[in-house]
Amino acid sequence: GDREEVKLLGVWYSPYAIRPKIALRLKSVDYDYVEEDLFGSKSELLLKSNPVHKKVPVLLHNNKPIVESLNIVEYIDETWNSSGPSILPSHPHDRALARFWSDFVDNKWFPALRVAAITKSEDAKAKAMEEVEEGLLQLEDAFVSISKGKPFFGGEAIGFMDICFGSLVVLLKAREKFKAEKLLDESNTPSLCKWADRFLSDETVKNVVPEIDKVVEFLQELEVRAQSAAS
Ligand code: GSH
Repeated sequence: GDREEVKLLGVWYSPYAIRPKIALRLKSVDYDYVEEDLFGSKSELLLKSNPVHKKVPVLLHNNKPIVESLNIVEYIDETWNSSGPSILPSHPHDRALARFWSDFVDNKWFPALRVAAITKSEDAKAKAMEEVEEGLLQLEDAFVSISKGKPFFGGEAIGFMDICFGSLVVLLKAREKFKAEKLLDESNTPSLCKWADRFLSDETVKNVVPEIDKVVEFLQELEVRAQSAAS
């Protein structure tokens, strides 16, 4: 048949870019990876492929761009449906749950963590951290109910919600180390703690996610940049 051309535009530290990397690996799809420079200038290909948001990741399949990380993961699941495990659950209700919780993670929980990380106001920070912690408790309950005693949100193997939330756990762990604060706490979220370790030590994941220490260094650099920009 036709030779498939698969290209991924990303940056190594982006949790969003980790998502298609995990999905492509699960499906054993070979691809070219292009590292963008978001601090310098974005490539023409990125600007042309994602003119609305101008963000990574972008997947180019036979030159046709697909954007938004979770949308890309779904596309990969549907396009390479016969190779590798299914990423979204097969039952419509399970699929709906996976989509609901991944939307919660991206549009409610992570934005709160972002506010907590960047706001200068102590009040706003405290309020955002409360939201982050409450969200983690809700995710703990979601995990217990969705995984039904199995190792992952996706059951026996990594699925859609594991990819969505797990990619952000890399950043969460780095932040814990950087700020010496505990976010995933054994006593409040015991199942999520175990899930996170299981996720990070999974063979597929280990091969595509950056080392936590490298992300910690990156967060330090970001802080230095932010401070020199502010002064
Ligand atoms: N909702 C998007 C997704 O899921 O793909 C978020 C992607 C995103 O925020 N990407 C960041 C980016 O490309 C890198 S972590 N930022 C460049 C910019 O904002 O100009």
